Amino acid sequence: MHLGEPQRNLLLRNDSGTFVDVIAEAGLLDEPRVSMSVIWLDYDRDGFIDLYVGNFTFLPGFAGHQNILYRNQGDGTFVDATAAAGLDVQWYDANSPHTGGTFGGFFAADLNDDGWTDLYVVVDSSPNRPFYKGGGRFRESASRELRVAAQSFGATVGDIDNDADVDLFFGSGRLTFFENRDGRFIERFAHANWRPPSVTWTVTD
Ligand SMILES: [Ca+2]
Ligand SMILES: [Ca+2]
Ligand SMILES: [Ca+2]
Repeated sequence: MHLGEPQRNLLLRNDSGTFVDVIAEAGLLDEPRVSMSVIWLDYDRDGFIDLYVGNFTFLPGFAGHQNILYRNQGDGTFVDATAAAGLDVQWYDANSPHTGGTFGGFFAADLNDDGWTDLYVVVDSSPNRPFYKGGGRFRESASRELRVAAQSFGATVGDIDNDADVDLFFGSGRLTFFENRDGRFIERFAHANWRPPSVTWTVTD
């Protein structure tokens, strides 16, 4: 797998059937990045959809860039709200050679059913990071139950067991399903009758 060089991202506005790149006028960063994941979420509940971008940093000799949370200002422009929202964090363990942002998936969902959208970030080679939103800022979960260290990549959320709460699913060195049981997350592969395949990968020059 070759992950390529940094490239410009695009924000394509639909102008009556024609898509126009408006990334610069929208206030989004118009510089090359290796952005591997992106989601839309209204993290501040103001009715305007916001944007979270993951920026990959593992390429040899590449200094790395942080993930960015953009707040939608409601007039077609966005502003970097990463620090203001409490997401200017070090994603990797202190002994990790990596710095900067993440390249795996993430998702936004109300994990603790308090009405605020939360954020779950998978971090390859270091534990995944669940953040809960309340008021103005995200705060990292004090619980370690979702801080899985498993070379994670893609992640998604849904009511997998059909009991009206959100469950978690992500791919890593093994596929992992977490059942939401009254606000606690329990790993439930056997319960779901799934058999995780063996997955390995490497990054080379
Ligand atoms: Ca918003
Ligand atoms: Ca929440
Ligand atoms: Ca459920």
